Amino acid sequence: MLLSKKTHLEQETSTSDNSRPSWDIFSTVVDNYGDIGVCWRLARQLVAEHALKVRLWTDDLFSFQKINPEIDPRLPVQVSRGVEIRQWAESNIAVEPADVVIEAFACELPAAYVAAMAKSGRRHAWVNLEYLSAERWVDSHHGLPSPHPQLPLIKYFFFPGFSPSTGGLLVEKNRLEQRALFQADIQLRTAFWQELGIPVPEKNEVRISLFCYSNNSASTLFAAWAEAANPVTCLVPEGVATKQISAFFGRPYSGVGNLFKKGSLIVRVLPFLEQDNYDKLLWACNFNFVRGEDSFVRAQWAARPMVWQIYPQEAGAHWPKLKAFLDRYCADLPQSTAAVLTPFFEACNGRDAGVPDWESLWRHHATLEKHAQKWANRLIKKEDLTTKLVNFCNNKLK
Ligand code: TRH
Repeated sequence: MLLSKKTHLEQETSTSDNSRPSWDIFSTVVDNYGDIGVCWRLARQLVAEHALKVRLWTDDLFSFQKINPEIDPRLPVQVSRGVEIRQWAESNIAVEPADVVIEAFACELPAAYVAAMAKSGRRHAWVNLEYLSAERWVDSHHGLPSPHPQLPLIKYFFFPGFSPSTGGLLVEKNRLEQRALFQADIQLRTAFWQELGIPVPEKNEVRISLFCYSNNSASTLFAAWAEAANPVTCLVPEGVATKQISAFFGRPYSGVGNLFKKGSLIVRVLPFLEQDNYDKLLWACNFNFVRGEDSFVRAQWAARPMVWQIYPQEAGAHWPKLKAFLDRYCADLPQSTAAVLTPFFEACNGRDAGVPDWESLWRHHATLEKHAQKWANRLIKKEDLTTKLVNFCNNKLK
């Protein structure tokens, strides 16, 4: 097994173009899947659209495997989708540093690797890829340098964001066209549901994906959906809202394949999907509840109404970030819709013991749907994060 993967690795990496800069992306899994999720999308796009040679280092291949089933967590080195995947371990790190070095989310590079960069005698573009924020201060912080206190190296801060003076958002070429095709084609959607082993939606059914942190608002939502006039199917990835599901339906939760019914509501527990299939799930649902960073961005590209649960931070540091996004997202919404959407977002984030009012929100569904499409079409006009990052790093290598 190990041998065959190595042969595959040698074949894939030997075809890369040596005149282009090489890239190392370092990612630690703090908790959850967002850090590796973002890095995996970035790495794939660098290879597929920019023909770059990319190594992706991660300290948690098990989490990675959840969103990319090709990963074998026992292998220190393997290749997936043209990206060389390396387990971030002491024994594995003695390599020639790449030309471009991405330290994702301030994960802190191994000291030996940094020393090797300083000694290499070559120029390196060293970038800290930051978390996404819609806040205004990001505009003036994007691209700032941070010279190393001892070594002749400079690290730069690269901030994803919503305005043109930031690093932009991750999105693959033609992604929106693929999405539009999928959403317009009943056969593609039917095949997708069949692949997941889920019946196609009934007439008038509302299909909702729910990816959230542990949260009491889920129980309120289940109660509202159980009482809804239309059938509601809620698709929940395994391990999410488990307590709320078993408490609301009054029976134990055992995982993937579980099906719970009450009134108009059916909850189905799905396995974690491969990342591109998760995107399709967002495209296929009428409404998406998302969280963190990467699913939040993907829900925007899905152009469907969505609610975001932000990653909670100490001392409420996440509230200004939530507000900053809502200010942008609601700017072009009719006042009456914004006045319902804002408290709904806040309640789903557990603010001030608020309760999400689904019935009121659903009355604005048509407006929210149009808005989601406009929002995605407006965002896509800006340059994508990967292209901006490639240009930024190429400039630093000159
Ligand atoms: O998992 P998250 O809560 O990740 C969070 C955030 O990134 C947060 O900012 C960070 O500080 C914290 O991790 C450590 O939510 P997020 O960002 O949406 O990442 C989930 C990833 O998992 C995303 O890439 C989509 C992917 N995914 C699948 O591929 N298949 C699935 O079935 C699901 C539910 C998710």
